Amino acid sequence: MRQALEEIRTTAVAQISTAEEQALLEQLRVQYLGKKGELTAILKKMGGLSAEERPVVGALANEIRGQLEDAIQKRADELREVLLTRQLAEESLDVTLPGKRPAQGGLHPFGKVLGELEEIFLGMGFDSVTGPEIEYDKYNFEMLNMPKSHPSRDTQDTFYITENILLRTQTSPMQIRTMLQEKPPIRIICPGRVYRSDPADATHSPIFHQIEGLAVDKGITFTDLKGTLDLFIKQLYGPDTRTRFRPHHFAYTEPSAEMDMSCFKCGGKGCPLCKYEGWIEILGCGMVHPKVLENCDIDPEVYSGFAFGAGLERIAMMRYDIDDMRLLYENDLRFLRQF
Ligand code: 2NM
Repeated sequence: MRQALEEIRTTAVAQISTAEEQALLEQLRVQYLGKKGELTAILKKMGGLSAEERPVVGALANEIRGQLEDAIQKRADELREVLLTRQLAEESLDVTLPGKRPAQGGLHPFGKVLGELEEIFLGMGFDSVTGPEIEYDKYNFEMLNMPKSHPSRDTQDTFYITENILLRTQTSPMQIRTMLQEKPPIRIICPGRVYRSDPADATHSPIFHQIEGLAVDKGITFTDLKGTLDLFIKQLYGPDTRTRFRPHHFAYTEPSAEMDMSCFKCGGKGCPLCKYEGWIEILGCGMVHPKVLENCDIDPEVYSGFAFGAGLERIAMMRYDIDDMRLLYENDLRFLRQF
């Protein structure tokens, strides 16, 4: 019986000390020390021993039990240590490596130009307001003095959602909304996306961007219009830039004009950019038509106003020497990173 115990001690200690897994250790514990284990089986047979032998064998069995328990505990500690070391090695970070800088976004040329324009007009006391791109025919055409039969509608053909709801062709509906809601003095600019059913080419897009402006108060004259827009262009393109106004026609302004600026490339001498004219067309403008004021419940006998509208694409293209409008919409990073 002693020999059997000694054999258990030798094999068990050897197996325990070389066990490579926690699960195997557990298995060995059951195999030797469990209720149905080998050591327990021997202890159960002690009844057949003599009175002298019994305490000796009992003590030996207890000693072996203690030794095996210690061995299992020790091996378990070792395994945990090995596992931790391996894990730490695998997860180690070299904090001295150079970091990966996250890619930083930038403003689209539209955003940059818009920011400049807003800053200029906010400086002159205008608010910047935005509104819906899906509009009522009433706000986009009807109240701007363009009834259903009006020929101006042909040049602003757009996309209809229903007979009376459409994609706005300009941001003026926002100015109508503002005049309906607020009473003069009104000074606003309305930047935003507008739509026309034009095919895309180097200078046209069915979706483009406009910035319109409106000032309504007592005693506003064409002089205010000229002074404001001249100052605006001088701030945008430099103090030497000159402006001129040519008569034009819009249904919603009377009188109406188009404004040119002296060519920012040649200063007015004539060059390919201005097609040797020395002038570049930059925006449309005029005094708000009395009927439009009336439509918005503003008495044209008391109040008057001026308005203007410019294409953001045109301004951005001139500002950054972009020769094809489509570049502004394609989101090609090789193009966008230049700004
Ligand atoms: C332009 C040109 C001239 C304009 C007029 C109005 C309103 F609502 F006050 F009648 N908003 N915008 C206007 C005037 C727009 O764009 C070329």
